[in-house]
Amino acid sequence: MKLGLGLYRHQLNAEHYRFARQCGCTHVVIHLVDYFRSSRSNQPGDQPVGDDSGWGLAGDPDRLWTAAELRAIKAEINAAGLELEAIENFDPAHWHDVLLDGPRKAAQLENVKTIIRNVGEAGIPVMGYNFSIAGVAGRVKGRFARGDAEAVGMDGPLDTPMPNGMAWNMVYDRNAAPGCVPAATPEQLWQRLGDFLSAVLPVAEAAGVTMAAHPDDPPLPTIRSQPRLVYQPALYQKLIDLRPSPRNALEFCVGTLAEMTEGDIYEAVDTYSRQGKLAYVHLRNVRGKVPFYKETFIDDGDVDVKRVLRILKQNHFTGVIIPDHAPQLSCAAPWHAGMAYALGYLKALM
Ligand SMILES: [Mn+2]
Repeated sequence: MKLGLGLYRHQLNAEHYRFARQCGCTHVVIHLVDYFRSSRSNQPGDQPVGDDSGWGLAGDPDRLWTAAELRAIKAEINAAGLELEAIENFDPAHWHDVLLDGPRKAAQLENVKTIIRNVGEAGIPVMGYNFSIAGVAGRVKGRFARGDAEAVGMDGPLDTPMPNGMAWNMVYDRNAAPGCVPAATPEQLWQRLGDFLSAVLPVAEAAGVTMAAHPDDPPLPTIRSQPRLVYQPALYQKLIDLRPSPRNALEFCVGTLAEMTEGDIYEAVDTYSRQGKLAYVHLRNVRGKVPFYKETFIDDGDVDVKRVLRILKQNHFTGVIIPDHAPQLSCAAPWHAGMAYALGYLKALM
């Protein structure tokens, strides 16, 4: 097992790479989507949250991430003494109609294939994605964690419909016609995932890139009146079996799985790690289940993190583990201190 740190787009610089090294990380996972662009309610400094208007404006639909820019980022990370394990998430600007089954779907499936080829060409082994219409929406921030530390959680469901021009909790078209995105059925959503995997898996296999699926965060059957894909642990198996391939794998999020109403977190860790399906792991702790749960310090929630690591070790998991989120510590550098605390705890357990 290897220790890693997840970095947002605005954190991709030498200072944050040094910080990762100083915390004992050997790997990083990076976000290239700017979740904080033109948003009133979603501010950098912590994980993205935001209100009904979402995380802000998606990227440039005509600018795909090139192999050259990916190679340059990787070189900088390597120069800092770290490995670049994965890119986390596609930009809604590049694939909204793949999620929505919209008019640009065919062209956007080509976008996604091009990006995967570029990721492979740059020598990055994993591409994480979250196949979700509404995305990570409906969470709130508050002093929920130990010692009144600021953390994220859910305080009841969110089913106000999503406005046109929005996908994956970001705005891809500011000039969209008024009105709301019609609700898909769960069958339609799984059909869309099948179309996506059929298109990208052959490319991923050729490019040597593992596709890693994050479950729905928060894991409710619907958010903003749109169905969700993986909101119970067993649905991960449905995703794997939908298109069997060594490149069809999981961005295995322990916190999200623990928030689900069914199943047992240790059983889920065992089931999927035994199959060798964990591309990489998000490891954090949580108290409660959807739609009322709160993220906690890593040593302080419902999950016995030591037991999780023990199961991973028994099943010979050798991949990267990152704390995907952490409560903010009360000090001059709340995000850094929160991450350092989680990383130190994980490193000691490892
Ligand atoms: Mn996660």
